[in-house]
Amino acid sequence: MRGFAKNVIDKVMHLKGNDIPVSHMSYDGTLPTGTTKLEKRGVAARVPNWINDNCIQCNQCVQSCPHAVIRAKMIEGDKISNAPETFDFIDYKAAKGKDLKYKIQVFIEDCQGCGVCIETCPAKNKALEWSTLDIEREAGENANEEFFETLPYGAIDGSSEENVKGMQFRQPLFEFSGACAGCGETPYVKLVTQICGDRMVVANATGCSSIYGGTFPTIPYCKNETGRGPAWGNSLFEDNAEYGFGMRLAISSNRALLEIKVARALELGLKGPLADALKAQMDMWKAVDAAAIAGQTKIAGLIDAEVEKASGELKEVLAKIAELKDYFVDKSVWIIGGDGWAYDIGYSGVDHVVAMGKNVNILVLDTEVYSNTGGQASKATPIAAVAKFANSGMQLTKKNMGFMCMSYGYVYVASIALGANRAQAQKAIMEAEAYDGPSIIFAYAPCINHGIDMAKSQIEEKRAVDAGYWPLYRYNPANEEGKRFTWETKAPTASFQDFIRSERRYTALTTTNPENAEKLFAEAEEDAKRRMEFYKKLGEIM
Ligand SMILES: Cc1ncc(C[n+]2csc(CCOP(=O)(O)OP(=O)(O)O)c2C)c(N)n1
Ligand code: SF4
Ligand code: SF4
Ligand code: SF4
Repeated sequence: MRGFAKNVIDKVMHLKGNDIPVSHMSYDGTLPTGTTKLEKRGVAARVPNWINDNCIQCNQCVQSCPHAVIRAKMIEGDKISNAPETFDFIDYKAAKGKDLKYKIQVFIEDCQGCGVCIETCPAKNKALEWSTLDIEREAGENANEEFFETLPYGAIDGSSEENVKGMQFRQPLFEFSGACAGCGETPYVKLVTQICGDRMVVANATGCSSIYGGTFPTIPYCKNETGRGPAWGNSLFEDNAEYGFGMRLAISSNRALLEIKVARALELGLKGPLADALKAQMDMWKAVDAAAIAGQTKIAGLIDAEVEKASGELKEVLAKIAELKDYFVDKSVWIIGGDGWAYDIGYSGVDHVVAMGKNVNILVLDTEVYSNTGGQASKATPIAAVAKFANSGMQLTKKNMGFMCMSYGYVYVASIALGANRAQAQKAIMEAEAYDGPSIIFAYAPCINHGIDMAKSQIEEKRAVDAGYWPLYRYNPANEEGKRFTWETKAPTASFQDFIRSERRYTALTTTNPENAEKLFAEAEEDAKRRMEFYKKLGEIM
């Protein structure tokens, strides 16, 4: 990675890309991950400052930061003695008699100054306030960050990491992307990496998520201290679901072969620590937890020496096991893209892949337009929204894609909005991941194309749900009949019209199509109501 950073990243960043010799370029197109952290762009004039006295230790700022810039750690009391003097912290509230501290750290040089964390902070007296990059540099935040990075992630007190707060003690394996400040898409991607990033493989459709996900030469997907992290690839817009499906088939086929080879090695009389480790691993063939990963790591540490020692057929069999040693623990295949991809150009692929019944997870980042190319209308654009190619407002209804996927009966389907219900969104992602079949999640993602204050992107998600604009539900085929569908949308508590009339993509209609604006606004509300009813009733009979 160092060589690549020096020979390629540094040159490209200083606009000297033409000087890079071919011999320094990747020969197969692969690049090291975890390189956005080298950029330290220092682009935000304003950065947040943590007011620790006001903090209620909820970790919501951490979950909502689109850029993984603000992080929380639980710290063992005796580690604090090595901290710089400027390192502020508080006692961990739920320490239960243990000597634990709590810290919110802002990585100031990576901050985009979007303000999402400040807007999201639910403390009665906000525990985050604006400061400036200069003041925070002076205050020693860079040294604080360096120390913070030496401390372990995770709920080190052994408490659950499966609730909203606990999950945010985990390391994000997607950080410092170049998405627009305040982007509504990236918090979802980041959350997925916290849930299963250490065994995640991503097929990314072209769109914003591929641009902030892997613009040469730096990559925001990164690794944990054991070197595990997402492997990521981008294919064409029109075949991304199929691309991910191919990954699924390849992984499953490698695992099937590995199972056969392990059985044969044992049949051939393999004995000793490797045989014991292989037997133990086969007993947890479907497990994906820390114990399964530890078992896989143990085998990896033993296998090469055994290949060396063996002869005849056993040598060949063990060599194959060595080649497939990363496949003892199944990988979590994520197929990610925007609504333009999923609802439109890649739709037939998405439909085909969910229908195939294999274990893949699809994340649709629904900005209701083709965002990356400047906001063209897609089949996810609702009535009355003004978008490119729908200058006089969208005249037709938003495609009910969740309904289409749910109708198969064996597809996990969820509709989520992080800022509206953080626990529901996290639960849906965890359930989709755990479901041994196809899953698809529709995630509401505010975007600069909506014409809103992006500091409030998470709040806008709540407004959308409160106004009956965006539904929350989960359909889990793994549950027993009668309990598969969970409708999590409360009756609207806010005005639909107030909501749409606060976003420029809707208000623009009064300029672009003044004669029909009111009619379309009314139709938009009717259509949203109809869509809600439709989902609720279908879910109930499924
Ligand atoms: C077949 C094809 N058509 C058009 C494009 C150009 N293109 C690249 S990204 C993009 C927009 C993607 O929109 P969406 O899938 O909604 O993702 P978002 O950018 O909103 O995250 C388009 C049209 C392309 N790459 N391939
Ligand atoms: S201002 Fe934006 S980028 Fe900076 S820490 Fe807050 S949410 Fe993250
Ligand atoms: S959102 Fe506010 S109260 Fe919650 S952890 Fe962050 S700073 Fe503290
Ligand atoms: S255009 Fe929209 S979806 Fe794309 S990075 Fe910007 S805010 Fe995010």
